[in-house]
Amino acid sequence: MDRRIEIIQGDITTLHVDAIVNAANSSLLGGGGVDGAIHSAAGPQLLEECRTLHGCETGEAKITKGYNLPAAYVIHTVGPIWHGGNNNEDKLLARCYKNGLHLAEQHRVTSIAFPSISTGVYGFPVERASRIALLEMHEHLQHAQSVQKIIAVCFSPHDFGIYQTAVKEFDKN
Ligand code: AR6
Repeated sequence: MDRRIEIIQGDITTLHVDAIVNAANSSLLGGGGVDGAIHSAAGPQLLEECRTLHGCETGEAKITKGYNLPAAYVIHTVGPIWHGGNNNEDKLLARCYKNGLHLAEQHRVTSIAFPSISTGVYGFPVERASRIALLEMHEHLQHAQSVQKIIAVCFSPHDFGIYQTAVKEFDKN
């Protein structure tokens, strides 16, 4: 695994990185989980800017400022809702990471943190999601221009363990 990828356990809203990624819904008008935490930490101006974006398709990403967050930017992406795994979920989840990292490059972001997209309310199994996330992060770093650090933020110790196992598996192959 590329050494520029770091797995941590914690709250993404506290991180001093250039950009944090939000696991949003297609309205981009807020919600629960990490989305709710990011909006409450960023303050009401984040919602105001989100209103001007007119939503976001699954797998796509849009960027805003970070307002009261330590991060300069929030990259909002919409993960797939898990419907059993045969409905393009893997590819759509991979697109969230690809498009988020592409937007980060366009804004000269050097450090970026991702939550475990789709694995909360949207029900994507975290083992499977962690492999997709790490692969996309690793692949991006092979041709990255400005991104030098990618942090995978696990909210629970349980998810942190799963991500660490995925890293070990990755290193074996
Ligand atoms: N920092 C890091 N990770 C967090 C935080 C936090 N502060 N809070 C939660 N997580 P979810 P989804 C983890 O449900 O599955 C929202 O309502 C959480 O433990 O936030 O993509 C949106 O508006 C889990 O591991 O996102 C959408 O409607 C991960 O973040 C819907 O949920 C993602 O869980 C999106 O569902």
